[in-house]
Amino acid sequence: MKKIQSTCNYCAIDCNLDFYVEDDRVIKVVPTKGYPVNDGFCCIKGLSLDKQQTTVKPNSLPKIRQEDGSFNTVSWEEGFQYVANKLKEIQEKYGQESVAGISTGQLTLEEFAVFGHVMRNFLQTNVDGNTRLCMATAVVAHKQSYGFDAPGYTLQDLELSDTIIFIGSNPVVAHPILWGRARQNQVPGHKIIVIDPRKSETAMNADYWYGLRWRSDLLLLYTVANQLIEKDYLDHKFIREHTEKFEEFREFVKGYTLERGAEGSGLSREQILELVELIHQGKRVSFWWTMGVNQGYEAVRTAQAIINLALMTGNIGRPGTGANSITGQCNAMGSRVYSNTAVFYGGGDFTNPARRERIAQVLGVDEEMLAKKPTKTYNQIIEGINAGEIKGLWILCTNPRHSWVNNETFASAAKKLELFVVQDIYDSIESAEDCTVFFPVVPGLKKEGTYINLERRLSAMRPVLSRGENEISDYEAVVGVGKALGMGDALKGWETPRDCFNLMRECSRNMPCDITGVTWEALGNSHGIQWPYPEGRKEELSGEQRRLYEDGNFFTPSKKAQFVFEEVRENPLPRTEEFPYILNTGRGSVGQWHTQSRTREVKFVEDVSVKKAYLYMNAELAKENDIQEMDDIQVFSANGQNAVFTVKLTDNVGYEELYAPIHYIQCNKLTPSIYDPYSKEPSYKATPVRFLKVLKG
Ligand SMILES: Nc1nc2c(c(=O)[nH]1)N[C@H]1C(S)=C(S)[C@@H](COP(=O)(O)OP(=O)(O)OC[C@H]3O[C@@H](n4cnc5c(=O)[nH]c(N)nc54)[C@H](O)[C@@H]3O)O[C@H]1N2
Ligand SMILES: Nc1nc2c(c(=O)[nH]1)N[C@H]1C(S)=C(S)[C@@H](COP(=O)(O)OP(=O)(O)OC[C@H]3O[C@@H](n4cnc5c(=O)[nH]c(N)nc54)[C@H](O)[C@@H]3O)O[C@H]1N2
Ligand code: SF4
Ligand SMILES: [Mo]
Repeated sequence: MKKIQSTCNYCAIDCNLDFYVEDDRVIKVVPTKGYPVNDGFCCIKGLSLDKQQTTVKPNSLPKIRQEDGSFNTVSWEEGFQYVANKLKEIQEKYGQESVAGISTGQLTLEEFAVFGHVMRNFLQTNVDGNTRLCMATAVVAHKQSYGFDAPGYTLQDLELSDTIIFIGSNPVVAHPILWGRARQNQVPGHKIIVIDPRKSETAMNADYWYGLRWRSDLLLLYTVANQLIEKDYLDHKFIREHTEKFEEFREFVKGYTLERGAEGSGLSREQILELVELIHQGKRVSFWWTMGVNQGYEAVRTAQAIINLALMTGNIGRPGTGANSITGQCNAMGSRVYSNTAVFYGGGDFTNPARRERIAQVLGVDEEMLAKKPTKTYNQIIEGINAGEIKGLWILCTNPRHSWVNNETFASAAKKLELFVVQDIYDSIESAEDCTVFFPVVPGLKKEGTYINLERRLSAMRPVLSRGENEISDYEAVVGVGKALGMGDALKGWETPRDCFNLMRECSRNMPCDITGVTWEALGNSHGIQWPYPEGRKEELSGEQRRLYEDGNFFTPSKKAQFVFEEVRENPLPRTEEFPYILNTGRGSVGQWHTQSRTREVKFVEDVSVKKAYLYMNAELAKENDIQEMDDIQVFSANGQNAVFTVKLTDNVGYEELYAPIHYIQCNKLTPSIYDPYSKEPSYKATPVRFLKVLKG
């Protein structure tokens, strides 16, 4: 029996797992003991990675749609040539930016890097990722506040903190290993605090729950900041030495009185004051935020309001502290710096002459070939298709027909495309329904590459099973199209994922995320390596838990962190008499992953999962509307759409709120096309709706 250590490719924890293999079959999966992230534990999704049919599906060839609507199976070479010809033909006919791609945070670093090379560099067009739906807000917040997209924490901070505050974050369901780490905290008297309008599974297990009104976080956080200032609960030394614009911030938050905060957030003054005291009393306060913050119409400023609290109280860069953004997908962190979409490989702007020169040199191409500007954003790509400006789309490892906000806009876009390539491990996903080309690729258990987890830790994916006839990886599919496009020498040095990794290492040299000291070989069977890890500093960086900002230096030109703030905005889509309730959305259960393409195949998850779209309703609201558990309701959204959901009753969502898990396509039929102005991340979590009971029979 062989033992192969690899990385779980679901969530951003990146647990390492030991796969025991005999005769090319996985006999057992054991979470890697001693691995600093998950040390011998993992969740049901990681444990069932081997239970997907796709892992043993042989003979996978591409399919091309014929005029009569049926599919023709072709060889890979024909598939590559067909896509390459179509991409060129469309560009010639409609212009360079008439083709686009949508990438992901769930592939290996090398896979989206090569996709970025083919699409963004060679074809000079746009590729955004599903990370736009997820982490874009944190990215912009970090860049503006810290000078680089660099979350500074290490997971051990959960064990060292005496005051852990989760904001819009439900790790009991979404990041169980992270929650486990918080539970391992041995600091006497430590407290766990949750800020979430819903009494989430995490809130139920916390010491304090602040059930604020939806989308009132920014108001609450400014109110808390103002109270901390009024009471002089500040770290003056840290503010003076390591931050800028505090005086302006002090003036600004004066308008956020306790009264105003209480009225807008729905919390009592006592509750707000209690929260202020908790922050003040903590010696090591850590703030952790996820999608309840990132997915909103003033999300970047909300994330920065959390950062501001950490800065003004000196809770950053020390063990057990930080304003810590929790990432979602297994390689969201990799896509942020290595996908060539919003920034160059290794970070830096596309217009920065020094970066252009360096990247061109590493890749051995002319500077002219490099992408010249950040990509068009996801919403611009979908809008561009619907406006008839974009005619070709290639998506990989994401299922936007289901997950995109206001998803009927994706359905209409898909029908307008002349070329729609879907590259996935399943041809049954909703997004493949209207595709013109389907590229079937192998899943994670059959490929190799590099992942970066939420605490900046690189880890290795290594092939656990061998490939069947015609089975190819995402990397090979992208290179195949690149060759068919005639990229020639521009693909020199990109032959294998290992080659690509070496290019990316070089691109990162002297950047904050420098990984020049990491080698492909050293990553295998390792404890992972956190960035930065520059060449020649092995001794100094030997620690297995490293955090950034310990010296109080940030990545801005002045090395000081910035207080960034702005008045709270009017909700662009407020409740009305017609739409008096708010639809909140998020993860449903530990076993279910997003659009369920993968977890649906895990029998013991599927057996206990609800098959139809459902939502949670407050029991009192249900009673008033004569609705019982498992009744169906038709929900009408302010976006003009409606859908049917089965009702589950609960006291954990407020009277005016409904909560729908995202694992059903109906959920995003109802979400509106509203985005944060800076990050363009969709506002997924607060849609005004009304409902009617569906009469039986
Ligand atoms: N089992 C499972 N785990 C997953 C995933 C999965 O699909 N399934 N997906 C992964 C991914 S990609 C991601 S991004 C993460 C997401 O991880 P989380 O962000 O933790 O999960 P969500 O359920 O989307 O949202 C978290 C909470 O935000 C709350 N919220 C809604 N509106 C507001 C508000 O106005 N203010 C505040 N403070 N809170 C609000 C919701 O009630 C919810 O409890 O999970 C990852 N882990
Ligand atoms: N209403 C609402 N909507 C949301 C959210 C929310 O909180 N509320 N959350 C948003 C967030 S945070 C996220 S991250 C998105 C996620 O949205 P998506 O990325 O669309 O969801 P997934 O189901 O993870 O899609 C991944 C796809 O990749 C395929 N796949 C798996 N492995 C491989 C592989 O190795 N290669 C290839 N090519 N394909 C593979 C899977 O079969 C699946 O089709 O959803 C967003 N949508
Ligand atoms: S889904 Fe996340 S927590 Fe679960 S095993 Fe995979 S990496 Fe670990
Ligand atoms: Mo996500």
